[in-house]
Amino acid sequence: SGSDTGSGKSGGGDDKITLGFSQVGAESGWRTANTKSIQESAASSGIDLKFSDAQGKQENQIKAIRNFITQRVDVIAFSPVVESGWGTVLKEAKDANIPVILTDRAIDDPDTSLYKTFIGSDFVEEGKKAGDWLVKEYEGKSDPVNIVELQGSPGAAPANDRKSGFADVIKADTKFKVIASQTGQFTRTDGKAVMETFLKSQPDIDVLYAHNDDMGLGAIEAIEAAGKKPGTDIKIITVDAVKDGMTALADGKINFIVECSPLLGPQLMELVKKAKAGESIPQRVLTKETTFTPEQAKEALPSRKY
Ligand code: GYE
Repeated sequence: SGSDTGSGKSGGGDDKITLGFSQVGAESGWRTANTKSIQESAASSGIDLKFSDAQGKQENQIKAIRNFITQRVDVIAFSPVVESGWGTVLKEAKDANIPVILTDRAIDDPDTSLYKTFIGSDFVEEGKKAGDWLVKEYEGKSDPVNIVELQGSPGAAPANDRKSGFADVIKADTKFKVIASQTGQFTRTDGKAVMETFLKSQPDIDVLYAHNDDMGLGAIEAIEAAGKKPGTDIKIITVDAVKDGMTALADGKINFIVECSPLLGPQLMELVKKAKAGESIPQRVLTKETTFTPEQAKEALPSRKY
């Protein structure tokens, strides 16, 4: 053990790179597209992918990472379910000399030597873009704007950051009031259920800010069931821009979507090859993203891949 001859690995002794990847789960359309992107680009790059689904649980991810270490994969990549609590297991990977790549989501550990790089979006920036749209939309008006917020899964980087980026922008004007904010777990089911309770307890909701499309789509069902018109009676901002979200945007049921790209596979495989070869790679690889209005959604939809 500890040798780098590749003995004991699958692939018949050739020098195929083995990548262990621990995914969050299958909570959203974004996640499904992300998994597909990773699986397809591993296959087309000739990388042997060991894929593990954590079903939303950090303990499952820690187990998967330990398995990857035992199997002596060449590189470990994972999308952390939550931000905190990774120090111990990542130290184990480091001691085993297996490079780690954070994919999609960051961790809050100040020791950046625990991973080679972090590839993904800037979620604070996404929250700010959502807030910027709202500020523009209500420019020149002074009446209070009552906002309800559906947060992503508790402790996840995109939930924490999309909340804080948005809050940072809207705090400049006291007319914006977040009157209720709760997790919808990034899922349609919870987005719908929590929106139902918001609608019952809050008689006057002007805006819904949902941390992803799926929760927004669930909320739309709740709003329609309550006899209100999504996009008109209640303005809706979401993040992701998956096909179902873009369709609702084009239909006027969502008013604005901040894009977050799940197509990280090709760039990830490039980083995996470099990490395996011991080449230097940047500490942070940012994804390029835009925003969409209903008109822009109509234009983009026909060529949208996910
Ligand atoms: O926005 C959400 C998914 O980590 C960026 O996770 C990702 C988020 C994405 O469940 O839909």
